[in-house]
Amino acid sequence: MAIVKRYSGNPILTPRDIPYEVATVHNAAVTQFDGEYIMLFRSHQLNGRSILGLARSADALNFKAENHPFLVPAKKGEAAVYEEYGVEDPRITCIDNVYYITYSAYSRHGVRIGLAKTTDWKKVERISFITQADYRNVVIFPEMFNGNYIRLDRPHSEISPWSIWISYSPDLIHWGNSKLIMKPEKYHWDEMKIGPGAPPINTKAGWLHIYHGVFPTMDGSVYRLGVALHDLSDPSKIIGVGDEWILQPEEPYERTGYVHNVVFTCGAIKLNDSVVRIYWGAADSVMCVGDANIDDLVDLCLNKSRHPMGGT
Ligand code: BMA
Repeated sequence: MAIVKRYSGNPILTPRDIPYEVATVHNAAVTQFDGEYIMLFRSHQLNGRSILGLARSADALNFKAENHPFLVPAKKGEAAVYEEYGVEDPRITCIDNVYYITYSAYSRHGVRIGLAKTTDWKKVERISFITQADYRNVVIFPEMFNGNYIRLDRPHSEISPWSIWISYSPDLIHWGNSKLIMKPEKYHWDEMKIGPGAPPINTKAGWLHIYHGVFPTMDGSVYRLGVALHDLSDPSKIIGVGDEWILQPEEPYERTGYVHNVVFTCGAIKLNDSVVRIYWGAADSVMCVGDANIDDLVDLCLNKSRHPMGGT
């Protein structure tokens, strides 16, 4: 039995649904605002560089894109320097009614993470860049812990496989006390690299973190999703990591597209105490959605687990 049940109407958003010209619609963050669902999606433009667009939905399944992009590379100031090659893969975290957006900012200087905020999903304000190069996949927890914000991040690494770290901040801008908490496992579906996916979801058993893992093959890399469970009061403690993936490219729109064999998440929503709705970009081309039972994900982390640091 598939642990993530795909929605029968997949894909739910494609380039044809976007009122301006784009080549792809993928890797979207999703949140709830004012009685509706907001999807902030990445699109390649026809020059191969990415922008972020916004779509709205009443039911978390049928999304309608706005007429204009939401966040495009800045034209002036410091942001223009670091967003020259595009903005990608957003994540959204809501804390005290402020929606914080982390996104990858690409430029000739590498990739770093930008932090922006909005309170109305009409205006967006850049706050700061919160990493140097080369970082991707920064997800912020939706609450504070003893006066600190906490994020999971993924620095670039060539010495050891790309891994997941945790960092702390009193103000969302200055981050430190970084610590490695989770590594790929050798000869395993995530052996090449792992990265934070959706901002963690609060459950009775712990914080559920849906992440991506990559396996190299003769036919290129395969991107899949997995799940880890973090301690509720100290997320640096990982209670368990599911040994098996929870989603892999299987449907035609996941297996072929702009980049083949990719499922990649930037957002999930807790629909109620028992169901989490996961959104994923398929083949870097279209957006898809599916539901999983929280108990099944927790059970995988607790009862079919592998060591968080690999090497079992
Ligand atoms: C990663 C990122 C993602 C992308 C994935 C598959 O390195 O660039 O944005 O979805 O590759 O192409």
